[in-house]
Amino acid sequence: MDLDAITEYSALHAKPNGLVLQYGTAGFRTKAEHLDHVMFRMGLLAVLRSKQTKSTIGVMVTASHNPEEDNGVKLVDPLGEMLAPSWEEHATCLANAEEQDMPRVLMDISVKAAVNLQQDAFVVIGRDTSSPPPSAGDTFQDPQWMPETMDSIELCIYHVFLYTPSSEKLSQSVIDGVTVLEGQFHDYGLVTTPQLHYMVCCRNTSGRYGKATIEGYYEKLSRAFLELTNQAFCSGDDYRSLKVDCANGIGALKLREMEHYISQGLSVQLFNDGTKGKLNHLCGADFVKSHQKPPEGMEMKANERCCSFDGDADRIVYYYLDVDGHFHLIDGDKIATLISSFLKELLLEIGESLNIGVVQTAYANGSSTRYLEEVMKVPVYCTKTGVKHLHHKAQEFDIGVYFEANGHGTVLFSKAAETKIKQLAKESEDKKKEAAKMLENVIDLFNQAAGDAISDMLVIEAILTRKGLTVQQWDALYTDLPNRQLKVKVADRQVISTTDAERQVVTPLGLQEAINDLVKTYKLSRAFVRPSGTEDIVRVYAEADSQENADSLARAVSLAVFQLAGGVGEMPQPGF
Ligand code: 16G
Ligand code: MG
Repeated sequence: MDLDAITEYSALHAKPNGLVLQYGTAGFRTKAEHLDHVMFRMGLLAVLRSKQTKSTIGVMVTASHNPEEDNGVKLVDPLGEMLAPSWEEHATCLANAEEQDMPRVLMDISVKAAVNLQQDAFVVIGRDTSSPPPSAGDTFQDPQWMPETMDSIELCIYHVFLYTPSSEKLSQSVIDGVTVLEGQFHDYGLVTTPQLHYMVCCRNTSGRYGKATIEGYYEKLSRAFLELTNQAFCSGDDYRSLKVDCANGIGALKLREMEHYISQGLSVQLFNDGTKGKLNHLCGADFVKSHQKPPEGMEMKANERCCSFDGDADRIVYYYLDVDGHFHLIDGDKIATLISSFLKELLLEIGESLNIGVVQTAYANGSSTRYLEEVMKVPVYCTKTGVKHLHHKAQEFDIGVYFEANGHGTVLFSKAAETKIKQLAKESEDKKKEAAKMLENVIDLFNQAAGDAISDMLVIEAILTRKGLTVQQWDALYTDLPNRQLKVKVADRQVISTTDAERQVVTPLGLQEAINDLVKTYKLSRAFVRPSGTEDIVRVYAEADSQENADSLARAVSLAVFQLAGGVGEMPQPGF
């Protein structure tokens, strides 16, 4: 390790004094202007991780569903999964080391993790564009010579010569980190987060998972999708078109690229494609799920099937307006239900006793859990919030279906299940063969490296087409219990600790008892609180038999949090 070179380069990506960041649920995320040193250092760390695992490691520069001034970075482990927890700690230490201590901290990590520094390293990098180009009429403070507003010619000049999205500069800082430690790299440029996970997985399985190119990704998914939908019984126009809100993010660009690969089976109409609006602003999966209303900028007619991606296209939710103009959200829970019922039917046809499990978090609507367990007879498990926890649990099954209510999710197939299915697709006959072949295509269509809005969308579309289900029929599988989510500001959210997959509070003492007492006063009710992993707040969730009751329970629990966990600012009011 050339410590002098590292010190010298690091000074070009100097850490602002005193800035402390945490590798959270999904990497580092904060204002883009505070991230340069973090990017450089994650380039360094990715090289160490690559040497240690003797594998390609991914670095994704993304703000996910955050506002466009933000950006972020996360590392992708060898099989396309999230970074191992022990390395999350290394990442936090390295990002927070003051400038003069950084080389020593880097050395410490390599010793602690027993990294062989002589080993080669390879890192792949991706980014999604975080700040869209300015539009005519925008005002500018930054470049001093810039006129206050620009006409379109000036705007073009600005685009060509000056405009660099924050993610491009930030990924250059990652590359600086990789090269100073003499790692090799490949820069995929603009990709969705799940596409980068896919690339990492392909590269570390010698292409068995797929070709590690963007075309390879489109070809693999579209082939499986078209085979699944080809002989579909229902092929009316209703099944062939879908409106997609792309959150003004990378999903629009990638779906446009993919459009012609899938056009025989599905025509997509894109909204919030980044030509005007701001990233994740009043649109996208996060907005639609948390506000339970349609995104701005989408024209919806009654009973039309619509969906929203988040900014980096790793989440998806569906929805529609009924004839009375009422909005119906179909979230991750209902997506998991549709997918598991389809998979269960296929398993029945192939007659194999492969086990299937559904993994949810405490946010899963009580009706979905009840439906899965009692009607579909599928075992359901609950983990802490955050994809890595669900992913980990889902690996325990032959077929592990995992979805967060917010639309993050995918399905994992064990090696044994995959081999069995492939064998049946070759050897068996008639209906059994057909079902096995279908399962083979389902395996290819899911991005098993990470939840992926594009891949999930194609799976859902294929299932709806095959089963001849309308969006209303899908929605009618069960009725969500009314629910409410609130946020409470406290002085230190870490005073709240939880157990039982975040469904029970351990500290502060007395809070869980208070929640229990409140829950008892409502019917079909449930409530829990947890410190957010991405914002400086405590989240409150409540559900009950009516919206009014869910609202009032959520308020009462918020008040208990405020009083027992050191609330700051305005006190939540009881009632709604
Ligand atoms: C991150 C997680 C998501 C989780 C959310 C919770 C990944 C890729 N993303 O976005 O799974 O639902 O955080 O946020 O793991 P919260 O802790 O602020 O509620
Ligand atoms: Mg995301």
